[in-house]
Amino acid sequence: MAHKHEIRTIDSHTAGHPTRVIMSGVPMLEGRTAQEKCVWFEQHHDDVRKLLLHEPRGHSAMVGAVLFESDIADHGAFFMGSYNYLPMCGHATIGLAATLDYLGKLKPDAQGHASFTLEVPAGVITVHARYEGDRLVGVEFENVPAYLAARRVPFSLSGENHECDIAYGGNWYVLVKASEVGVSLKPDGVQNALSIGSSIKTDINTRIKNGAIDGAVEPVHSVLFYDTQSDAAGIVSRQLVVLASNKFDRSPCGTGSSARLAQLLEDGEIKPGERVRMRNILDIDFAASARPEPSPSSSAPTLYQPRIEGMAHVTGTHFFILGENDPLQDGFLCA
Ligand code: PYC
Repeated sequence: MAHKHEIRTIDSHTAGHPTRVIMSGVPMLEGRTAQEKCVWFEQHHDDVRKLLLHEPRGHSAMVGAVLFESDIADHGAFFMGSYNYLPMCGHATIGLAATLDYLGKLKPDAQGHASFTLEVPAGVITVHARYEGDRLVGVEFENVPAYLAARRVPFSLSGENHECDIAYGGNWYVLVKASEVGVSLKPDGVQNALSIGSSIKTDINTRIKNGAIDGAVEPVHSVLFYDTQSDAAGIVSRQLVVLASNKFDRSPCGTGSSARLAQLLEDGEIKPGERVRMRNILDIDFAASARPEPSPSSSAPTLYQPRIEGMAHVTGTHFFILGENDPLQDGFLCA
């Protein structure tokens, strides 16, 4: 039978959020950098993204990673969601490391460490895989610098006034205290978070577009709802991220956690290098910390170098096909 596409993937989940690493079926990517290759892929092969990430082969929360040989790092990758392309993705970086481990491509040293650099559209990051014996037990990445761009930005919700911060951690986030707006950070709070997150994004992005928020210039696709708790082992930031087009991150969100670290440091709630647990609605943690790094100028916001550690688990391998007469060549998304 004639097939228009045959594509192999390796799938994993990071604290519940899926990553689908494309292993074959993508032509040679044109462009020099991760950003150029990503744009070229979007212009010429967006059908592959739709095939693998949309229903019936994927779903709205599915994230894909395309691997390539980088000129400046050990590996190169770009990330894409069911609706968009992402400059950086933390949970998918951890998923990618678990996939490389599954393929036997990481070689731990005598101390149980294997590291590699990864070029992504947002920059070059370093990934550290931690082993016990021959078993992968943790993946930490040193993310691109995070910073707080706008503080105490007012917004109103159902006639009540609130404040949020806007921060960058590889992607842009509006940071909102969950208890202030009545969002529960549990699985049964997701629908409410999606609805409130959507209103906040519309409001904030309209004002960013009009130049009405000092420090914020780029559209923000995600809202991170958080509450802070502490126990004997330190601070826990419980969080739920509403992503682009109103899907949500099942993981604590690597880039969102990076943005949150910048906020915690600026507010003096944690010290440089202090480890915080970033906990998702399924009670699975990332361990996170950040230190300030030199800023390009005295007027620029303080930059923080985040380190985020989590774990991913391979869930399966796929051999996807698309038949010539399949009526849903681009798949579909309902919401
Ligand atoms: O972990 O950075 C992340 C992420 C972004 C979108 C989904 N996950």
